[in-house]
Parts: sequence; structure tokens; C-alpha cells
Amino acid sequence: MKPEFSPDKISKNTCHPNMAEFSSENGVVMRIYFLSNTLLRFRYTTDGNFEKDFSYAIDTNHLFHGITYACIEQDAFFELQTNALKLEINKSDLRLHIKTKEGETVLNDELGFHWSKNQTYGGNTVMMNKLAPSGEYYYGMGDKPSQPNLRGRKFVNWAMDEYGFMRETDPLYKCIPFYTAVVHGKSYGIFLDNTYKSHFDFACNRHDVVSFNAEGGEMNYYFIYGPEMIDVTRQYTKLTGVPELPPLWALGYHQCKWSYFPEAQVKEIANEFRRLDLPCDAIYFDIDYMDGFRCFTFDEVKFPDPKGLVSHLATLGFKTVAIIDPGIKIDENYSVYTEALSNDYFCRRSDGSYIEGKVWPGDCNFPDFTKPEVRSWWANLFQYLIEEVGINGIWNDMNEPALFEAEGKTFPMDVHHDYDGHPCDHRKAHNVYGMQMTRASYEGVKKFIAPNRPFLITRATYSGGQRFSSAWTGDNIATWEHLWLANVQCQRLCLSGFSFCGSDIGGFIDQPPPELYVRWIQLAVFHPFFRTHSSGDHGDQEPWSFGEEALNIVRKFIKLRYAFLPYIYTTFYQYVKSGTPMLRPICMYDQHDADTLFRGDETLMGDHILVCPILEEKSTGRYIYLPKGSWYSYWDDMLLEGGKEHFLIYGLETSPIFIKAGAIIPNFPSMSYVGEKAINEISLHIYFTSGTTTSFLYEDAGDGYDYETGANNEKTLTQISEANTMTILQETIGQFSPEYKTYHLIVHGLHKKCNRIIVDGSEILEDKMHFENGKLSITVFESFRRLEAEI
Ligand code: MIG
Repeated sequence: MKPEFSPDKISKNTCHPNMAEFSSENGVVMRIYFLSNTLLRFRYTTDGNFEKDFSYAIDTNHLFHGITYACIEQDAFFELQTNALKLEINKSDLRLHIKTKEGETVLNDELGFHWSKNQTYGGNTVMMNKLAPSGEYYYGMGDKPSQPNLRGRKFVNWAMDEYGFMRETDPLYKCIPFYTAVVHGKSYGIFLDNTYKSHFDFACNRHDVVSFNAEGGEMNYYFIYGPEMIDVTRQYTKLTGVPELPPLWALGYHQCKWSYFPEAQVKEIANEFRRLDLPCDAIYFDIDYMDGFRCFTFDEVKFPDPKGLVSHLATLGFKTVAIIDPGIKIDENYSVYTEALSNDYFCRRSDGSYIEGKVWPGDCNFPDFTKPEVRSWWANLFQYLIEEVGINGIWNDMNEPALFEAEGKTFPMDVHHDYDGHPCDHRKAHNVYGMQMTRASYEGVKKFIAPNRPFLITRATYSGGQRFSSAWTGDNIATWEHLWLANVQCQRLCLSGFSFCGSDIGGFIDQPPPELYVRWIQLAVFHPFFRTHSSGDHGDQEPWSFGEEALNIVRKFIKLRYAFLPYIYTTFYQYVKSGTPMLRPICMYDQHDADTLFRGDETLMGDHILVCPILEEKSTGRYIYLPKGSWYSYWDDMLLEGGKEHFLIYGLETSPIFIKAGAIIPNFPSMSYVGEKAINEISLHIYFTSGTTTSFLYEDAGDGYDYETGANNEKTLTQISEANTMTILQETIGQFSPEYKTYHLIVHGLHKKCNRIIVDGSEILEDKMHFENGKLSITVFESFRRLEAEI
């Protein structure tokens, strides 16, 4: 083992306004930045010199501007205090103890910061050990295909193309070195903002130690205190940024395959969706649309008139998304290549030659997306696809970066990167390469799609990449295990600040049996990104490819997605506004309930819908743990008590969906695609229960930017009920005038008709109330403020 070093006695300390600095006798300097009462940043250098402070992850617009803190010297340690936390720093070895203000332990250093020297490349491997008390559990870490609760596991962060990955394959495509921990009801998070290959060990090698280290750079991590887990994710997400609101169509159903071509096939697929009454908003062009896999070109034989095709699809209500890879074909007759070459935009190796790698087009060079000038050039290339051809969204693939036949399947480590003016080798830039590609693509799409909103999707990314693009989980397989994985990975991404995510529905590799495809659709209806994709070389994967029964069920569920769109869009808005994850594992819903801490199947989508996939073949039902509280079973309005497991029956035509009692869920009328027709009414499903429950509805034009200047509504809908009365209050902030003028209210869970209903002072006539199967329905004005019902 290499010799390891650790800090010794503190020789000096300085308390600056928002930052404290401690130096040890052997040259270590630790800085603690007090960003907020609950958000702290720690940096260490071993030779007294800090690197220039630069991060791709941190959102430059974040609002954690720093706070003042108290610094008290004790005999054995320094004590630093915020309004929420107390830190103790040992004078003898710089080790750190984090407590609540009240003095309860949150997190203790074990060995704390230590390092070894990197003899091959120079610099250090920087390491951190923390104590892992029993009963502490770990979650997060991006796309790791592992059990939800990570205690006992270890992971590597290094973006990798893993075709046909399996459970426990590590690393995968994405690199999000962030986790949250729950310990005896309290939660905190750690974000290691270091882009080198990093390793996290959650009490695996040593049962009582959590460690994280990086093979270069600085020990630079953030500590985030909740104490609620959801607030840890929110703070992390605010720190690393949120995306802008997507166009509403991006939350509809998307159909993809590698690849739909020629033109006639694309049209046929589109027609089939409309003929079979299957709602769908987007169709994808995978790599075969290109001329010899040259980015920003179309194959003239397969697609003689791309612009005509795209506008034809638009008349059918389809948006189009086209793939773009980072590899640029070495071809002197290809302008993208010659432009990049003459401007020196390609990545070079240490001997000055360009990095050449084989991908789909054959030998390629690769733009250095970590250079601002290269990003603006790349952004401008989208003028052709977006503005001229009329493509609506962009898909970035192979951006780990992935190379065929290369050692390690990626660039050699001596490749140079600009890193926005902080030149470095590939060891440091590898994990951000994909993210910087999506950043450049985002800038381009945004520019040319104006006045509409951009939509992007990527495979590789780093912390903060959620600002630029949505993501999918990569090349999965049509197996039941992968259905389980899709569920776990999407929840994990949401926990890790990356909510706009989904999996290839049905599996990318191999063909799913009809039953698996149906179960996958049933899960993905509640994933933020909802797309079927397949490698296409083993049969078809359109909703009609699995027989009549499957088609009818799939149609019903895609329609359900469109019905729930206002709820899903509201959930997206909460993500954008507050960093609130869209999918919330039930441990995040109730971290104080120990029964939630190991479960991964059940999940909340937004505030009030709980879903759970059916994960087994020929299953007719399953055990489901409902968190504390009361829940309505969606299909039959049966009211179930939470805080325990229920065995419930689900034939193939239904899946576990529960609505929190008290919630008000908005639904759209049926449609074939977003914007097909004016929305003339929204249904509000009110789930009756005693007590007070608050629900939200966010609305705006669904595209464009008028919402930024006030054309949006934040509606708060509150149900206040007792056994015999129900009051519904609506408060609206905003100046958006929706097309619809009325709500169709449907009250679930009543045993009889109401005696009297008064809306804004006027009584609703008997004959305007309908009562059927335990549901009461009435129509009220969209502008109503107060409804009172006597039951
Ligand atoms: O080497 O573009 O994950 O979604 O269909 C395969 C072809 C390249 C990998 C992506 C997949 C996509 C495929 N791509």
C-alpha cells in the first residue's frame, strides 16, 4: 500500500467573514465556507496552495451567498456555529465533528482527510473517512444500478458506455458524486465536487466507515444538513442548478427506435399512432438519418426532404428529436470537420496530435467541449437542424465519450482539455465531457428554437448537468430485472438532483414479451421522461407490436399519462422552483418510519401519487407498503391505511396507483398530443378526507417564455374537511388566463350525495350535482375561491 499522510497539529487559524481557515504544522490547509446555516463547503490543500476555484457543477446563479458564524476556541478544539449546526475541529489533527446546534451528533470524521501521492501523474489521491454508525443509511449517487439503500456497497464514478449493463455494473454513464444519509431520523448529504475518477465506499470494506476519495485534484466537498432528506436534495439541486421548464410536449409520450428510416417508415409510424388512437408527441431520428453518420447532415436517399418530412409530421402533431454524437468524421469534404480543424477545435494528445477514435462514422476527431469557443461554434451548428429543418429537440449520445476498440473504451488519459481556461488532461475532464457537450447543444437548441423552449436528452452527464438536458439510463435489456432497475435508477437520479429522467421502455436490447412491455409502460407513465426505445434489430417495439390485448392496455396507460399531465407539469414546476425531486422514494416521504428505509419499489411521483411497479411475470398482485396516512386505491377508490403492507390484486390491465387522501389531482381531457385542441375543461379529482390537505396546480402556455413575465398561475387548492363538511379553497397567484373557464370537480370517497353545496356564496342546484358510484361531480368556474359542502 502507498504511504498515506494526514494532517497534524493546527498551527494557525483565521476566521474570515464567511470562511474559516485552519493550517496544520505539516502544511495542510482546510477551508470551511459557510454558504448557509445548513450548507458548508470544505476544501483541503496539502501544500498550502489551493487550485483556482472553478467548478462545472455549481450553478453560478445559486443563492447561497454565505453567512456569518461564531468561532469559539476551546481547549482541545475550535467550535464553529451557525444557526443550525455546531462544528468541532480537533486541534491535534484537523478532524471534524458535526453536530446539531443542540449538540446531537450528525457526522464524525473517522480518519478524516488524508492523502497519498500520485507518483505516476503528480498530485495526490485525496481521501476522506467518516464514521458510519449503525442505523445510518445511504442513498443517491446518480444512476448506480444497485439496491436503493447503499449501505454495504462501494462505487466508482467514471463515465462509461456499458451496453447491456446488469444489476451492479459499475461505473455507468453518469457521474454524480452525491449521496444523502439518514441517521436516526435526521438526514444530511455529501457532494464531492471533484471530477477525477472517484470512489465511494458505504461501510463496505469496513463496516463502520464511509469513505470517498478522488484520484487527483482537491478534496472539495459540500456538507448539506436537512434534517429532512427532501431538503438535502433540494439544497444540492439548488446548488448545482435546475433546468428551465421544458415544453409541455416533452412530458408527453415519445416513440423511438434505432432507427426509423426511410422517410416513408417514419410517416407510417406516425400515421399508425393516430390511426390507433395512441397519444404521442415525439418521434426520434437515430443515427441512420445522417449521411454516413456525419453529424448535422441528412442521408439524401433515406431522407430526400427532411424539412418537408418534419413539417408533415408537425401537421400530425409530432415533434421530432434528432441524435447528435460527439465524434466528427475525418473527411476533408465535410464542412463541420474542416471548420473544426482549421479553428483548432479538436482535442489533442500530449504529443500535439489529434485524438483519433473509431465510432459510427469510422475514424473521428472530437471537439473539446470544455472550451467556450468550441461550445459556441457547436451551438451554432444547430441552426441547420433546428431553424432550417425544423427539428424540435436534440439527443446527445456516446458522450462519455465512448470509443470503439479503444483501451478503456474512451480517450487515452493524455488527451488535453481547455477546461474553461484551466488546462488539464483527460483524467480530470473525462467525467464532464458529456455534460459540456450537452451544455453546448443546449445553448444551440435554445438559440434556434426561440421563441419556443428547448428540449434535450443525454446519456452521459456530471452533477449540474440537469441544467442543460434530460437523461435516459442507457442501453438496458428487455428483462424483468431491468424493469426493477429502471425503477431504482430513476428514483436514484431524482434523489441526485436529476429529475428529468427515464429508461428505454421495454428494454433497448432484445424484445420484451407483451406482458413485460405493458408492465414497463405502467411504471414509466410516472417517470418524468416517457419514451419507448429499442435497438430495433430483433423485432418491433411500438405499442401495437404486442397484440391486441397489450395494445389496449398500453393505450389506456398512455392516455392516463396525458390525463395526469397537469399534475406532472406541476411536479416539474416544483422541481424547477424549489429543487424538489419529482420521484421520491418512500424513505424520502417519511424518513422517520424505519420500514421505509430499505424499500425501493414504492415511490411518490410528486406530492400525492404513490406508484409501485409489478415486477414479476404472470403476477396477479403483490405486497405494497403504504407509508403512514390514508391512501385511495386509484382504480376502485378503496381507502387503505398506510404504515403497513397490503397484498393487492392487479391483473395486467391495472397497476398499483394510490392517491393520498385529501389530495386534489388535476386532469386534462383526452388528447392525441399536446396542443391538439383547446383544453376546454380541467377535472379536479378531490379525494375526500378529514383534515387539511394542500395541493398545487401550476399552469402556463406550455411553451415559450411568457411565463417569465407573469403569464402563469400558481394555484393552491386546499381541502379542509370534517365528517360532515368539506371546504375547498382556491388561491391563485399569477396572471395567466387559461383557455378553459370551468373545472369539473369530482369528489371521491363520499357515501352519499351532498345536502348543500355553496360556491362563492351561491348555492348549486340539486340537478347540477351528479352522484354515482361514490363519486360526486359538479362544474364550477375556474375562478372559484371557496366551495362549501354539507355532506
Ligand atoms: O453504439 O445511436 O445508447 O440509445 O440507439 C450505439 C445508436 C449508439 C447507443 C444509445 C442508443 C442508440 C444507439 N447508440
